[in-house]
Amino acid sequence: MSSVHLTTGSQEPPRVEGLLRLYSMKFCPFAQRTRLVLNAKGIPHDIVNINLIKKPEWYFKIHPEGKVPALLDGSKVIVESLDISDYLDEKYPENPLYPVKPELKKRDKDLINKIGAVTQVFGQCVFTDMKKTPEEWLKDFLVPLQDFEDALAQRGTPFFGGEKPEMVDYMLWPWAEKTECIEIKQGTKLPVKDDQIPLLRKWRKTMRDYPIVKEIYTPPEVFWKVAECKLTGTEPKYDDL
Ligand SMILES: N[C@@H](CCC(=O)N[C@@H](CS)C(=O)NCC(=O)O)C(=O)O
Repeated sequence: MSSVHLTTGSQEPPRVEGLLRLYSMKFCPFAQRTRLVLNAKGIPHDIVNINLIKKPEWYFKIHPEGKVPALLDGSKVIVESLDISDYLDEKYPENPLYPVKPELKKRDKDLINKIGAVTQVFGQCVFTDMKKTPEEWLKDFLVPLQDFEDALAQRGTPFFGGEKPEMVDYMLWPWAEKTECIEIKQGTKLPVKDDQIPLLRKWRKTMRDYPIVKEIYTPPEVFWKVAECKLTGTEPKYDDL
């Protein structure tokens, strides 16, 4: 994957006919979702990284708001990480990432729709200076995470997808990968007790060692450098991290 993040004044790299193109940013959790799906399904693609602080002028023709991820498939552009992931799963039926039974697919999609509540607390805790005690933050996280703990308990498998990760796993993972950033930001671990979200914590360790996940793993201390830039309003050194 190209690690250079293209910036204002750049030219878009030539497109390769017939090859999907993902516009991404190395540290964007939403783009990470789509990279996980592309890799899990073994779909050939190229990646063009975008500097989100100094966006290239040409990128606004692809995504009017200049956000990542965006997928280019021929002349078609798909935006939004969940829509891109579903599009890929439907267009490339090999290695399906949803259960075949419609009611089980719906159950997984409903669970995926609950991830937003987790990312919201994560964003407040890591990307803002909102003041709360570690106990209060923990309480805030445990509310939305309970649905995921319950789902793992109900399924009785190491992954939401069963014996291997599927869509729910890949859509949730980017934030689980960054859990240690909470401790770095707050200066202390959240006081999680042994009997709190035990299945989810075990899931996180198992995911961390899964090859597809390992392949594009970003250590939390590296992600933290990007988060710090967001807090201070400075430009991350995207290409050197
Ligand atoms: N809901 C979108 C969120 C995408 C998003 O917020 N991406 C961030 C980077 S992590 C972005 O492009 N930020 C630049 C901007 O907002 O201008 C998705 O799921 O794809």
